[in-house]
Amino acid sequence: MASAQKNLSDYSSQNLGNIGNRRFAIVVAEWNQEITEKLLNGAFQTLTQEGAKEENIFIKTVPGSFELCLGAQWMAQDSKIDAVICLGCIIQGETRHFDFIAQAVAQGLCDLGLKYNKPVIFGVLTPDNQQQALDRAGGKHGNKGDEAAATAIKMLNF
Ligand code: RBF
Repeated sequence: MASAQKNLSDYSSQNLGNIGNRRFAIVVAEWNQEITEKLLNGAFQTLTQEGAKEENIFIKTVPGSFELCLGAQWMAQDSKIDAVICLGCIIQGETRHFDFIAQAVAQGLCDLGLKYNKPVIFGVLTPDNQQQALDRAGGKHGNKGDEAAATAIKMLNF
């Protein structure tokens, strides 16, 4: 089972469900861009491979992960958007910013999903260092961008 390796990217044997004309927003943080662009590529590729039309995928950038909450809210409040996928990478530093940002984003995105009653996906890496981030952005632990997209599709087919 994929989750045994903490790698859900191998979802090919699973039936994610139909996409139809669903519209997806992807909100991606520019901070740690080397990582987040890999997450974005993975999410976009997964959505299109699973049948989403490119014109139904709306990509927006925000400066850092902290801004994902407001960016996601602006997308979620649009009734034409069915799911919002949020991508970021918060690397543990020497300051306590990590804890504040990670906690705020996790809570903020969770609240948004409940408020707008639609999937708001937490595709935010919280690694200790750059290597751990790379391992999860197309490396040995898969690509969490793929998994965020797959999660959105699964939730739409709840
Ligand atoms: N944003 C991230 O997405 N990932 C980070 O690792 C990250 N580290 C930060 C560290 C410090 C000390 C500060 C001040 C900001 C950091 N940010 C990070 C940016 C943050 O998400 C946000 O864009 C800014 O705090 C402005 O609201």
